Amino acid sequence: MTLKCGIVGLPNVGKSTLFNALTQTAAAEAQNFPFCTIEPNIGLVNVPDERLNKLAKIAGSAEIIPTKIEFVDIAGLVKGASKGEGLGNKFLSHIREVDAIINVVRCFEDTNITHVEGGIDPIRDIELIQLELILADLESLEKRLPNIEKKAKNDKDLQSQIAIIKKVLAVLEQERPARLVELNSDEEIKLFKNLQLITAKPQLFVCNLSENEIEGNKFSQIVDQYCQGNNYQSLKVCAQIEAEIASLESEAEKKEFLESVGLKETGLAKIIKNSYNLLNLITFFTVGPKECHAWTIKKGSTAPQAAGEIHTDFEKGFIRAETIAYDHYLEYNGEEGAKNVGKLRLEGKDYIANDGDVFHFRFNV
Ligand SMILES: Nc1nc2c(ncn2[C@@H]2O[C@H](COP(=O)(O)OP(=O)(O)O)[C@@H](O)[C@H]2O)c(=O)[nH]1
Ligand SMILES: [Mg+2]
Repeated sequence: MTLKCGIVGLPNVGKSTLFNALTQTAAAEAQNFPFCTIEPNIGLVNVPDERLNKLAKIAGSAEIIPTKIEFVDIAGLVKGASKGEGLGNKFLSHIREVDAIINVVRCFEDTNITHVEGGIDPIRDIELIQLELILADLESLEKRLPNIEKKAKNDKDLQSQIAIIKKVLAVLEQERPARLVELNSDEEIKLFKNLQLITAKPQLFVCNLSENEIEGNKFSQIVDQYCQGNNYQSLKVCAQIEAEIASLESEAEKKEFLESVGLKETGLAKIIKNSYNLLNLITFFTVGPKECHAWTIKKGSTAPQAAGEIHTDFEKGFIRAETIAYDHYLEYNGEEGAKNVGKLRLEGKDYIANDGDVFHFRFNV
């Protein structure tokens, strides 16, 4: 499962700078020009996980294979975008495909870099973007409804679909996001998911701060308050610093630079951790002499589902999972040691995977 995150925000807030830093490519241009990113830029990024190095060292793995996360730099969201302003509706098709939305909010002041709406005002910016997303959902449902109503004359099953659309429309019409729709049954939840609404997706707010205010400023405080009040998560980065870190070659240099600016971890690490939480994802490992491999699954996945992440045959023919908790793997210096003290468990098909489990799947082919 590759998690896909879409980066949105008004022009000139630092989306492409952040995207470039995150993906360490120069694919997205970062320029002081509102519509420079016309096509979405997609980047696949290794998820940093220091546990991989430790596991690989114990097992003597020849190769480390981290799990990956995909970022999409989505341009074109401006006031009136849902009505065709700026790049118009072009952003919509890209944003519909993502699992989570990362909102970059400009919290840095720089008179050389134009703000499309005038001065720095994070709440105005956030609400402007949210409204465009709400209008986009509203428009898409309003378009779909008449067709479904027409078909429903011969198909009674479609009545429940119509009911849910109307329920969502009532919320959107109040300029509130679809995620606030109250869902009362499993069927409603299912029908709601099928609508694939933008404002039902999890969102993360990223304050882009200037180099000398990475700890936060009055603008990021306002964003934090807004997020607390609306049950969203927020975090702080400095896109420019991220870009500098990304340009450094070695891990040691990166670490030294981070420390010199008073940071514990990169923005990338923060964003990924938050996105994992947001989407209820966990990591498990497969470890051997050939490779040490991290895999992403939904929290609550069973052992066979985890096995299925590697190969569908592993899931179909699942017999059992030889399981060692990450901490035990380290404490007892690998599989052999863990086995000797009874910390290698044989788990069956009902076992719910934990974050950090080291699995060895047994299966029939
Ligand atoms: N001072 C400062 N400038 C930044 C920062 N992040 C981005 N910029 C600049 O703001 C301009 C617009 O950035 P860009 O990433 O292209 O914005 P986008 O339109 O949201 O993709 C560029 O000139 C960047 O160098 C930051 O953290 N501090
Ligand atoms: Mg851009």
